[in-house]
Amino acid sequence: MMNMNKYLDVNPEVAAAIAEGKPVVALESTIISHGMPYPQNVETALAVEQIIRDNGAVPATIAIIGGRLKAGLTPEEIEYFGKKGQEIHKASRRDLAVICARGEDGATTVTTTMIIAHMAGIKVFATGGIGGVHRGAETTMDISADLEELGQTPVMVVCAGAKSILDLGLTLEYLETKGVPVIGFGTDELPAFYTRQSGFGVDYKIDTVEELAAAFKAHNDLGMKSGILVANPIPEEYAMPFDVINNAINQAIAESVEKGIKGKETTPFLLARVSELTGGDSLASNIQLVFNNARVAAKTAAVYATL
Ligand code: PSU
Ligand code: MN
Repeated sequence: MMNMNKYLDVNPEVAAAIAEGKPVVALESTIISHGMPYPQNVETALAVEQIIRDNGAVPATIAIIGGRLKAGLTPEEIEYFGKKGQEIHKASRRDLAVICARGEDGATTVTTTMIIAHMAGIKVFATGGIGGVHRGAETTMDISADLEELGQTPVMVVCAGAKSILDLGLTLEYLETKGVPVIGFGTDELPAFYTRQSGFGVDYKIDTVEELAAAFKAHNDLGMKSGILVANPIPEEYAMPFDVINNAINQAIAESVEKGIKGKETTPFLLARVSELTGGDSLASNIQLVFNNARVAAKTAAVYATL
């Protein structure tokens, strides 16, 4: 099964863990290049890998380097991605063919990280926030490819919900249509990334990693082709005041409309503006919620490996 694709390179430690049925957790690279500023992006990416190890799993940060799909990066490669930042092509599903054919670099989004993780045989993936249905999508049709991927690739994605730069209600509707279970970890509300609450309910509240792993096992045994989305709320002490974050989001969206920002630039623009408008506070929250998701993903992968 593993390493079948001619464009795929699985890092030896990751390959050994997969072959032995040991837990592995995938991590994305767009969060490094486009989601956070340097050098915090690199520090966070390396710290997340350590957290995965401390919780019993092997980390596999995923990216495209010189046209090779990489499952597992070296610290030097992580540094390279962090330093190059937004200069690196943000690679979604539609970009893979040309990037591979040209031998270019690509930062993997939730979508492409799921694709490559699945190719390599990695089942669990931890990130910060997923893309979704943008506000105003009824006219712009801006719906993240992440939702389509969740509908067709059987990987468990552990996130902190989605930012309210998106229309969270429509995002949940879309996931329902695609048959993606949306599970709140210890909550019956979809967290909104910086805040623990959003006002939107999830399908299921699950309180333990054992039950998460059991649900994912049943999902796979049933032959479900979709992913599972686990929404893990930011720890209370790092959550941001609702008004502070929402004012920043509303201002960032207004500016993006004024500037005519479109397509794949929209999400990075909004993320960067929200982060600037809220200063270091939102970055600190962002880092902590990623750590929290890495812990849950690693523990769940460790239990899953025993089932
Ligand atoms: N949302 C975040 N942080 C991120 C992203 C989204 O809060 O870093 C990144 C992820 O890589 C996600 C991608 O997969 O943006 C979605 O981009 P788009 O909306 O263009 O599909
Ligand atoms: Mn989009």
